Amino acid sequence: MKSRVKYGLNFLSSNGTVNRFVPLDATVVTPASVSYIQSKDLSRKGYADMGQENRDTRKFEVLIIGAGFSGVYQLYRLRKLGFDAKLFDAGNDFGGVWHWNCYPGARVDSHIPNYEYSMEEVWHGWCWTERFPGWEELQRYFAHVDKKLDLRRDTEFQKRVTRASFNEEDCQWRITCADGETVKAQFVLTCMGFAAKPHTPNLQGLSNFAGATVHTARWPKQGLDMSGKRVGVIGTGASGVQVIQEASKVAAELTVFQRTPMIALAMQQRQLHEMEEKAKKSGLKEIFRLRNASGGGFYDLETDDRCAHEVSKQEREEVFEKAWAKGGFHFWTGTFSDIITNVESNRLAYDFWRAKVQARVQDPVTAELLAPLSPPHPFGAKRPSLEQWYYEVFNQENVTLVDIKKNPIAEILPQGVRTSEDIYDLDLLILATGFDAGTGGFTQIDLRGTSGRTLKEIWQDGVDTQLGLAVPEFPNLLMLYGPQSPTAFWNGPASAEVQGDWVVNCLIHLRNKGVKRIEAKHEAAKAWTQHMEEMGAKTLMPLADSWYMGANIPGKQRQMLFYMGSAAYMVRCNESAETGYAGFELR
Ligand code: N01
Repeated sequence: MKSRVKYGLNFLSSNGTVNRFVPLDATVVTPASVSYIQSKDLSRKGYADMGQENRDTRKFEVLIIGAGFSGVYQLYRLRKLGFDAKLFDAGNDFGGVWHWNCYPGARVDSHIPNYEYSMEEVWHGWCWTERFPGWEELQRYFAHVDKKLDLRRDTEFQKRVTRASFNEEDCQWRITCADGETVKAQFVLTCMGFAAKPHTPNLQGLSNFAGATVHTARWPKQGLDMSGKRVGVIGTGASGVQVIQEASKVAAELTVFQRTPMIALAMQQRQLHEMEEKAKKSGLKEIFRLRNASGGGFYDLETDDRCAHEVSKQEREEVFEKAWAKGGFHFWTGTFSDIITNVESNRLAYDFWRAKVQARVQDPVTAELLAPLSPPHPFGAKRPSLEQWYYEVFNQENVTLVDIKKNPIAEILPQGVRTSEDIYDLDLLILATGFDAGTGGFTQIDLRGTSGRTLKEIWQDGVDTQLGLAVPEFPNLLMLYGPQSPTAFWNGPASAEVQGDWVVNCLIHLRNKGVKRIEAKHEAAKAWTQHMEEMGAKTLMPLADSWYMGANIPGKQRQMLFYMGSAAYMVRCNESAETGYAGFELR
């Protein structure tokens, strides 16, 4: 028999822990369960009062934060191994970055089949329609994964973690969400991705703008019509390039405010057909094995060991052309091995790219702004974006490119943007201004370790972690796809599985050995930071003001935030595990 309850309830498991939030007016099973819930005084009011700890405080062995690729993989693996794991996410569905980034044109820049889970139960019965899928297809993919892996029963949405502190006495984290609930967990796994905190620049007068202002990473779920509007886009990173391409098709006028030209590479998008996708299945196991063992999470990115500046012009052009034709990141990391370490070779790659772009833009002044003779930074030291018709956009009558390096934005007026030289009237202002990458997701939480200091305070002068996995003073908190791991240089699903397996094996080890607490050692974390700086200094990466260096956020400590090379990284992680988790204290 079914009963109807009039208020929101928490669905209880047989041991009395709350499993799932049941929305208002939901139908729950049997009067017995209802009276049990009522006897626990977990009505909506009671639930809201759970900010304080009481006997009904929910307790988990592992709390996973973030329902993107890493978080989903952790839930999938840990549950199978008998861990009591729960997944919280601030949004209202699976997808992580693909849940939030639903602006027109948002699509992945890692080509299929690199960008998907390797589990057979997931790829079986799934066919992609595009080589670089868009956010709609990626959201459908996550719905498919949810269905196949039955994730929802242990996942709670609209659970934005705002506070977390570690209690030495019971060796448990207290995690508080924006809805007021506090839960306990022995382990916390942060799977928040590198782009959890959008960056909105401090533009004078921004709140005075009379039209609509939107950050690409907070695009309204119901959509936002750009057709017939005077649209302005600030920012020409990956988000900017993608939204600019779409806006150019429908906006009455499009004004692009460019501070630094994007070195955008040809995507070479194409449709994938069902027959072709099905035929590929037999080879997928090997593809995923190669992908997960590779140095960046791609099974098919090959590098020529020669130096670009040492081969003949003809040989070099052949390698460049071949990579260009393959599209995607092939031209970034799939040409010569010294492109990102040698200034001369790097310049040759830039010049090849520049010639490609110049040939596509009709107005020479605009072409020079988009692809200047002198590189704005070493090629590839800032993340290249992938484009389809980006450069043709600037041949259109309805599009204006404004160089805000020369002609900076002075203020935002109610009617639009005022630069030092002009006023641009707008109906819609799009901020494609990026993220407080790597660390922002952590520092926006009041996250306190054993000293009582917040992670924000501790990281003010720079990030120190042991292998990008754990932070001293923050026991039992393990980071996936976080700072000081390869993250930005690692294809997301590959990282979710490879780094994810390391974390799962670590938790198994702790359980088997009866270890209650794991904490990164200070000296190990300092040494890792030092190693990262040394590795970074061998490349051209530090020469660009990129989010890789934390340089896109005013006041943020400049440092190499991501490790270059996931295969070398995993060797280090595995060495630590094999030597009893060197660099960590276990007790
Ligand atoms: O952000 P960005 P993004 N005034 O930081 C400009 C991933 N991603 O969201 O270069 C004026 O790259 C800034 O100018 P400058 C991907 O890894 C992937 O585009 O600092 N302009 C820059 O042009 C990517 O790398 C996809 O001079 C200001 C732009 O805003 C990462 O996310 C899609 C400004 C920010 O570019 C971030 O990309 C989208 C100011 N005050 C994102 N502040 C895929 O394709 C900033 N800018 C999978």
